[in-house]
Amino acid sequence: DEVRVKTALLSVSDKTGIIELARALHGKGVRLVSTGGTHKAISAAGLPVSDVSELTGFPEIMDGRVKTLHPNVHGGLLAIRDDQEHAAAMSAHGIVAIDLAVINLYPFEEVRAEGGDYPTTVENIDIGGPAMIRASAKNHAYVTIVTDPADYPLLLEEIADGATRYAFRQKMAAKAYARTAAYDAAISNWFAEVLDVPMPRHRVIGGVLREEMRYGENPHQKAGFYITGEKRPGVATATLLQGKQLSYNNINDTDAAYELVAEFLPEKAPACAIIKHANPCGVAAAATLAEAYRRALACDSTSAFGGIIALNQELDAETAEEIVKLFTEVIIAPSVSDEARAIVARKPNLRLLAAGGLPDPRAPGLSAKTVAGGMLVQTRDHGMVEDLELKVVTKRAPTAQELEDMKFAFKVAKHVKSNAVVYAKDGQTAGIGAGQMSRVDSARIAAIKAEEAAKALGLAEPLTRGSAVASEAFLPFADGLLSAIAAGATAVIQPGGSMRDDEVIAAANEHNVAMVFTGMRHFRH
Ligand code: 93A
Repeated sequence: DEVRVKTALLSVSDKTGIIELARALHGKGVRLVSTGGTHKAISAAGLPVSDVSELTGFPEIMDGRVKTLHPNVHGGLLAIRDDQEHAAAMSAHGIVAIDLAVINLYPFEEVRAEGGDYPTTVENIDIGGPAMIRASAKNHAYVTIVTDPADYPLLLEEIADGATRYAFRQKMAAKAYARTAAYDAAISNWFAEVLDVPMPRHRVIGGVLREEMRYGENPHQKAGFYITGEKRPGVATATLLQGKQLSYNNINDTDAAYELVAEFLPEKAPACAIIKHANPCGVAAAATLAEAYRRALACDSTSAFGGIIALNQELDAETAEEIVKLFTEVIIAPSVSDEARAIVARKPNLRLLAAGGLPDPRAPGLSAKTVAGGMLVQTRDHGMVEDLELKVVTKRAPTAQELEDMKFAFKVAKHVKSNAVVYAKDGQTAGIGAGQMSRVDSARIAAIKAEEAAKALGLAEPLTRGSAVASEAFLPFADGLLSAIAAGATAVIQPGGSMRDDEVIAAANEHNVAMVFTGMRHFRH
């Protein structure tokens, strides 16, 4: 299964490490053939290399659109070396066997991510490169294909004796097809975006492995973190300033935390969200970031232990001092001041992430999850309460403060697993009920949480007294409302649209409660 490498074709857009590789191959007596730019780079380094046009007897034409798309190249890559007929065709047409192909593609993904204009993006669709990669990979019985500069050391190790072995070629072929598949996925997703076809006939979600985690949601599950290239500030693109590698659950929770806190515009007020098991256990907006943190923590300081903290503005020293008092897993913020960084450094295990910015909650995007034999894909829930026409359905209209609290509660409820019931007062959550099969239970749990918080804080009464309550989906019966009223809520925000809306409205009127309908629900499972 050993194949001696006599001729190598090098054609790379990313020229990282190519000279060193070319030099090492040349040292092994390998004949080098290259395309325009790669040829220029290698010969500038003083290495002998022939141009692919010498192989084809045909010049590069059409601005390089046609340079390697020629039978002499593809014949050299695809020929079955020990097939008589193939060998005869090779000698009849002067085709030289190519044993090694080192190819990486036009940077389509980068150009797309950087928001290149339409013609530039199209021009960066590589045709010849993927064709050669796929041809080489198909013929891995004889040909070695390398598509990633990170694999050059591996290649050099393999061909130390001047040959490659089958197992290596097979492994590299598998990588090669994953590369071209991801490349075409990026192209097709770009078209879907440009043409505004969110659900195309074929959907490939491509990504590059950023890191393999030690395990998944549980220690017996394997896991990897794949970067899709979407330029959305968040856990995938953030810089880890300190702390251990993030676990699978850390990444999931950090994402939930940051997406939630980003709903609170930093120019309006500093805000903080604390997440446990992908659900918020406290959210607050206040005059200062430290105050927002203290208030978010006050909602459920027991659950916040070992939680994930997300901030909508730069982490400052005062807030950092508060945060390090408690055991926290992760902090994510758009940026971190030098002082704050020094304070967090006292807890070396605490993971600190600087995201560089906040994601736009209104930006389009997709979310996906797998089911047995399939995949569910949907557009991101980018509905925002500020954009909705709120309809007052009760005799009493909400006060200005109630309205603020309602919107705050509804915003948080969007990020709570259904059934979600959220009480809020004065820009902070008073109680959160998450993930119950019955909405009444969620309302009760939220009220119990609020009572516990009041006890912990030494308050005379829970913050739910005089609060606004949000339900992320309609209240199907009056019972959920009554339970919220019992907890002290005076204002209710919910989508509306139940068959029994009249009953629910009547119950609200009976207790002089103000209620608004949003007309939009925010299920989250
Ligand atoms: O424009 S292409 O689709 N047509 C081709 O025939 C072709 N052959 C190689 N692009 C083609 N390539 C790509 O050119 C390679 O995949 C590589 O990314 C790049 C290397 O070009 P250069 O050596 O001129 O920098």
